[in-house]
Formats: sequence, C-alpha cells, structure tokens
Amino acid sequence: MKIKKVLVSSIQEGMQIITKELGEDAIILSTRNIESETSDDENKIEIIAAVDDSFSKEVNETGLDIKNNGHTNNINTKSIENTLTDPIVYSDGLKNQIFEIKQLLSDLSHRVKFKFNNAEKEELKTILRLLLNSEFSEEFAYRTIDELSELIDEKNITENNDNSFNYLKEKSKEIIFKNIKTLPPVNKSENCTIISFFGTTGGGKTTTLIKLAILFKIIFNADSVILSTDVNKVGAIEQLQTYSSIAAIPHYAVYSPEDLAIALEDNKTKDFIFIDTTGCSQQDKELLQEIKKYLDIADEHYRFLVQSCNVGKATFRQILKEYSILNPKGIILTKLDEAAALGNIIEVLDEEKLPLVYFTNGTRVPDDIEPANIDFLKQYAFI
Ligand SMILES: Nc1nc2c(ncn2[C@@H]2O[C@H](COP(=O)(O)OP(=O)(O)OP(=O)(O)O)[C@@H](O)[C@H]2O)c(=O)[nH]1
Ligand SMILES: [Mg+2]
Repeated sequence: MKIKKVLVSSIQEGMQIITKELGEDAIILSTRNIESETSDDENKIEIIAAVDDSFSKEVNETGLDIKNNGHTNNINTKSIENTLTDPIVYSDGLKNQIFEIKQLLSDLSHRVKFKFNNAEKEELKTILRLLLNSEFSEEFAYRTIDELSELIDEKNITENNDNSFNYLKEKSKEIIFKNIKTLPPVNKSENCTIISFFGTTGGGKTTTLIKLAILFKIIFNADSVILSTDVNKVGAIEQLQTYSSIAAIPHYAVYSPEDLAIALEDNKTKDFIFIDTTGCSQQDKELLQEIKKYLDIADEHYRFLVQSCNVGKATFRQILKEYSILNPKGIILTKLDEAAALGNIIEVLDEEKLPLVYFTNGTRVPDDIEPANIDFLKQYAFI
C-alpha cells in the first residue's frame, strides 16, 4: 500500500498530482480544509490518497486491466475476448475493496459538495459541528447537511440571522428523524393483552413494566398481573414486591415455560398480563434461547425490547441483530435523562427500522414514561 498526502488549492489540482504519482487506481482516504494562519494566504485542502499494490495486482491477474499503460501486446487477443464475454468472478478481497471504495466515494461526494458549495455558510458549519458532537457519524452528518443546503438554496436564507438558524435547526431535526418509526401506545382491549419485556441487564425492564402497569391501572382502571421469569437474580422478586404491593398489582414468579403456561391460563380474565424476563447480554445465545422458550409459550400481543440509550453504536447494532430472534414488535428507549447525545441511537434506528413505542426519562414511578413521539425525542437531539 502506497500512501500520499498532498496540500493543494483545489480538489482538481490534488487529483492530478495523485493520479500522476500513484496511478489511476488511487483512492482518496480523507480530505480536510486547512485554514491558513495568516489572512494573506489562501486556505488549503489536505488530501490523503492511497493505492493498494495487491489490489492493482489482483485486477491485473483477472485480466481486467487490458490497458497496461497503453500497450496490449503482452495480453493475447483470445484472453481479452474471454475476459469480455465470461461472467466476472470477483474474489472476496476485490468485493471488499469495491465496497470500501463505494463508501468512500459516497462519503467524499457529500463532503466535497458541502465544502465547495457552502464553504461560507456559517450556520451550516455550526449545524455540522453540532451533529458530529452528538455522535452522528461523519457520513450521516454530511448527508444531512447536503439535504439542508438544498433547502438553503430554495429559501435563499441570509446569514447570521437567528430566525434562519433556528429554521435550519428545525429542518435538520426533520431530516434526522424522517425515517424513525413509532408505534401507538398500548390500549386496553376487550380481551386479555399480554406484553413481554426483554433486553440487556439493567436496561430498565422491571421499572418500565411497573410504570406501565400502574399507569394502565390509573388510565384504564385495568386489572393486571405481573409474571416474572427473572427468578435467579438476587433481589429481583423483592424489587417487584416493593412496587406491586404499593400499587396493589399481584405478581408471581414463574420457574419454567410450563409454569408460565399455567399462570397465563390462570390469569386469562385479567386486562393485562405483564411478563418480566431476566436481563440478558446480546452475546449470551444460550440465555436468549431460554427466554425464547418462555416467549414461544406466551404468544404475547406485544414484545418490547427495552434498551437504555447510553449504548454505543456497534453494541446497539449487535443488540438489535441478536435480539431479532425474539422478534420484538417495538423498542422502549430508557434513560433519556442520562443521555448526553443520541446520534448513535438515531442512526442505528434509521437503518434498522424497529419502531419506538415508549421513552423513559427518569426513575420516578410511574411519572417518567412517555409514549414514543418524535417531537418529544427532538428535544433530546442535542442540536
Ligand atoms: N435515570 C434513569 N434510570 C432508570 C430509568 N429506568 C430505569 N432506571 C434505573 O435503572 C436501574 C435498573 O432498572 P431495572 O428496572 O431494575 O432494570 P432491569 O432491566 O429490570 O434490570 P435487570 O433485571 O437486572 O436486567 C434502576 O436503578 C432504575 O431505577 C430511566 O429512565 N432513567
Ligand atoms: Mg429486572
């Protein structure tokens, strides 16, 4: 791998130098503006590019690089014909490189468009900085700014104007949240409604379940019962006991899927049955399977993944992937009150399309819970 860094006045100038020195296979790894230290000098652009020798070699070996510096005489005509008519088989290495290049190009095109079209728009720079500080990825942030800058052109917004800045902030929130789905809150029905809660340890399952059970009692005058499969953790039953005795909602521990089947049958005349489960790391496949056995018996109307928002992007992606075996209907996002940024959560939800159903934003039972609502979430967007 050969790497080259150039400091130039324009992308075009940089591309010429890079192509000359590294060849046409070179890819751009990064670009950034370098502001001049004195007002006399112009700003520069730093471009880092690389060419992967093994990539060029691989391309040559497949016979795709028939130019060979303009000379085709060392590749026989037959092999060229075959290359052009045979289906191309890409090796895994080549596929990965093509994927990386596509991502780099998409990222780069947003950056270049933004930098060169809107270099003077201070509001956009500020919003970009806010997005990056809120844990949105560069790609997501530049894509958002790109959409926003089109609005600027349409509306011809003037600079340094508070109203236009607030307008842009609101618009950027609309762009950020446009793919986030929500579910309506649970309603009382004529029949017994069964709801289960699962998720990683300490995410707020039990507290959220109690908040809802108490709220449903207040709102619907509902007759509910709580069944807990979390029987091994020290203090789990006592935790339930404390709250459910205050709210006069009965609770039972269930020790096996068969026990659960009996408890469900015994309580089928209730308005709601809440099922609490053991906190489970997304990486603990055995425990996930255990929980699945309970839920397969329960055949609930609502299955909710309870997830606190103080989780990193990679972990959150893994949680959604591994918990998909439990087939959640929606996600309850907890501990909004503890979050300093939400970009990580919003970006993954934007990709995965699992709807939000409730938010919790504090430890007060039952006060600190809200039906999922994008306007409410916008307050926590931190931009
Ligand atoms: N700040 C804050 N704390 C919360 C919120 N929801 C729950 N908690 C707290 O988080 C801690 C864990 O809550 P639990 O309800 O026991 O979590 P859990 O998912 O049932 O935990 P396990 O059963 O051990 O997996 C408790 O101290 C709760 O008071 C919230 O919205 N905000
Ligand atoms: Mg619990």
